[in-house]
Amino acid sequence: MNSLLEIHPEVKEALTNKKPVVALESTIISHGMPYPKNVETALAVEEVVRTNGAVPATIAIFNGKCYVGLTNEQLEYFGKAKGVWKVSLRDMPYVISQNIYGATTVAATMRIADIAGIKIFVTGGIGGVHRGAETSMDISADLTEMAQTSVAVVSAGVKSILDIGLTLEYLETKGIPVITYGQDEFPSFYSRKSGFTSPLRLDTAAEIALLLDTKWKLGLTGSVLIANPVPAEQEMATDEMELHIQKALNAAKEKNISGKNVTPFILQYIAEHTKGESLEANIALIKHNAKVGAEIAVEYHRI
Ligand code: PSU
Ligand code: MN
Repeated sequence: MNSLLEIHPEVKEALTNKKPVVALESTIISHGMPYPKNVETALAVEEVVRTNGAVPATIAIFNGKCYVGLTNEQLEYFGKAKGVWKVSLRDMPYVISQNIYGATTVAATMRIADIAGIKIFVTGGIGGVHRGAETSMDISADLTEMAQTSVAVVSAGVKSILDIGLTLEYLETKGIPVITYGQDEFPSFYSRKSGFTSPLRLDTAAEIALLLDTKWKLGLTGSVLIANPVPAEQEMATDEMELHIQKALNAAKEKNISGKNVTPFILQYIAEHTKGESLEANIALIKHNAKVGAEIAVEYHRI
């Protein structure tokens, strides 16, 4: 076992006895939602995973180790504390060797899940190719990580703060299958629509699990993106959302926000300016992803 891993006993027991485990990220808790909704949501998401037959493993970094599975107190800390580091791949060696509290992004969570032997990971939205990336070169390390690490990612698609078309092109270049669950159109986080047809569609968790097993048996390393559309009742109007996104992007430009701060800034701006409606959608879609992710994990372990 890797000496930099600290696996929670419940998760360890599940992994040892080949029971389904679902990895969860912590940046969404520390940087993606306000307190206390972030902690309530993180706990609720863990509960949804359990109810659907898998063991949740929320991943974060502290005490110089990668924790796989957090206690409720640890989870609360990440939701409440100020100044928690947003940790993507390039930050991991620094944050671990310096004993800093770090919340892991999709990329870092995937890597740690892989080291621990977890194959399914649930989140809200992944990072991608940003609008204007042709000049900013802002492309999330989530995508390069998905190209190489064999952990499936369940998300609600790609947020339209990103360039969805370019993100889909990048995923194609890197050989990452993109499956939308139950519909033809690729979803865009707050909306079930995006204007892009999904590269692939599957309608059951069992078929998705079989695809994962087939990919990895072929020696095709890397992730599969499973896009799970937000429940229709919580969907938000795309044109209204576009206005908020434009304003958020302009504000980021005016304030010279760059690098790792771009995504958290835009997310927070939108949450503040949509008066909580976007937050409710965010919470609903994550819980829905947790259900689907747990179902896929259960089916995968059946194979
Ligand atoms: N998108 C969301 N919510 C999030 C994130 C993205 O809708 O919380 C977080 C995730 O942790 C993701 C990270 O991995 O932001 C991507 O950051 P960047 O764009 O800096 O790679
Ligand atoms: Mn970036």
